[in-house]
Amino acid sequence: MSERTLAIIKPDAVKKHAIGDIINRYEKAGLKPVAMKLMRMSKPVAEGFYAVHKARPFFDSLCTFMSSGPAVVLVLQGENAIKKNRELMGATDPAKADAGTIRKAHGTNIEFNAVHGSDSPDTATFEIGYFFPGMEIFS
Ligand code: IDP
Ligand code: MG
Repeated sequence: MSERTLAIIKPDAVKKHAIGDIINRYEKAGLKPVAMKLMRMSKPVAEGFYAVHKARPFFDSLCTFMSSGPAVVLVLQGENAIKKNRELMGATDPAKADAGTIRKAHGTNIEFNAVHGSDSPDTATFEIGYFFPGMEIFS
């Protein structure tokens, strides 16, 4: 089933000049960008995006990181896009990520881990709507 997921190339990966490599991986895996922008989130925007994590000890640090510089925010579309993107990303902690994954290649540690990907259809719907109005998404 073709579906959509929200991906973010986080500020650490943008600083490391990994935008091109990461988008190449999406396209080669059949995940087509249908919306995309380069943006620096304000801290409140990062806090709203990660609201589900607000009780976690790393929440403030995570939101400071996510608002520290420009990030690429994309909507990817393809067969099983949510699961496929999670597979491309690898484990949250790059040290535990499989060889060949984005986080293995570009992540630094469990916080600065290069990319975000929605983890379920409900999350994807919320996250896509958080950054993109429908008229900015191509089909
Ligand atoms: P995910 O990005 O693999 O879905 P989540 O558990 O949803 O992982 O966490 C969201 C983000 O919060 C992670 O991508 C990472 O940047 C950060 N994070 C997760 N766990 C930790 C931690 O234990 N310490 C610091 N940052 C963390
Ligand atoms: Mg998550």
